[in-house]
Amino acid sequence: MTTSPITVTVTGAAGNIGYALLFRIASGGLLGPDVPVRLNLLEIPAAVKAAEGTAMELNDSAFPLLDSVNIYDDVNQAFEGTNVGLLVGARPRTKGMERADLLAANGGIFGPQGKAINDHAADDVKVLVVGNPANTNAYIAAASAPDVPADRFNAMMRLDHNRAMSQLKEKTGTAISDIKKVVVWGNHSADQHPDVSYATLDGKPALEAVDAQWLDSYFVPTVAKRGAAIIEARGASSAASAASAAIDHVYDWVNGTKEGDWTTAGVASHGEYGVPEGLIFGFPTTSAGGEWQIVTGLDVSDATRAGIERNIKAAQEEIDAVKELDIL
Ligand code: NAX
Repeated sequence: MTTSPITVTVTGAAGNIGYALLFRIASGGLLGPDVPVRLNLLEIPAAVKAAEGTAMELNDSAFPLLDSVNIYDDVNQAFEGTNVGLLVGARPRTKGMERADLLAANGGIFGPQGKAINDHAADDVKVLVVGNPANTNAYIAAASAPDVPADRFNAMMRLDHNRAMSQLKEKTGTAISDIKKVVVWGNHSADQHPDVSYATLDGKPALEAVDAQWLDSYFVPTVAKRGAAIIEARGASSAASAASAAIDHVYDWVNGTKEGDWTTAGVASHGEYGVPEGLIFGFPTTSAGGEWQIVTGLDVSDATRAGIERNIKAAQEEIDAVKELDIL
């Protein structure tokens, strides 16, 4: 076991995803079975008591890897020395809320959090934004942290990726471990473009096993609208699967992706596939040495091109709206 604990800050710690996430972090799922963690929980004052209850349960679980749990309602204290930041807490869209109001409310959360990360986090900080609209919130946080490389701010696309894997498994009976090179281009929104053009099932092209009709009329809408289907069935939004995806994302970022495969991560574009530089966008990515690499040089079909363009437009519209609100 390494001796000094890694500081992991989780915002929105008393929420639904937080409750599913914290126990997996504390048991070693996020960083590995030998890495002790110090958990910093950030909540709004009204939810601090609930976070204290969760902290009691974390301590009562007697996880050998859990060094300590600290609860804050001050953003600067919560990010002091942070190595991994999981930005989960966000302002949900309530009935009748305009997009501009939603963006303004979240800008008021992710701007200050980005600044606090800039000023207080460890030099090697890695940040995953889960709170929606995740891609734009990650962009706001990155823009508010000029001293932190933009590549350290990611948006979570892994749940969409995992949902795509699950649909392929259900359709073809292929084991998850034998499904490779799925990608979900773009944003964590209904605009996203799930793509199996490069995917293999048991080493064979996925496009030989599934037809275009199933892909267009079932697979793509099912993956893109899965969040709504979960709410319809459960009466609450995805929580444990979102937490699991956050664990997968950070684990792969820190420990590397598997040889011969890639995953989907929302990472800052450097212009790949025509995506404007700086947009935080779902790409096929591999990780090694704690850094993501976007997989380049793929042949992109017309449908994929159209999907990428649709997502660029949606992302830029949101960022333009944020700029108009003087958040950036
Ligand atoms: P909850 O409403 O259960 O929890 C959110 C928590 O955040 C609350 O405890 C609240 O007090 C806290 N919070 C609000 N503002 C805060 C601030 N400024 N600082 C610290 N904490 C703050 O939501 P939950 O179900 O946990 O979902 C959290 C976010 O994840 C939502 O924005 C949701 O839309 C988003 N999701 C993103 C997904 C993705 O794939 N990227 C999938 C799942 C989920 O929908």
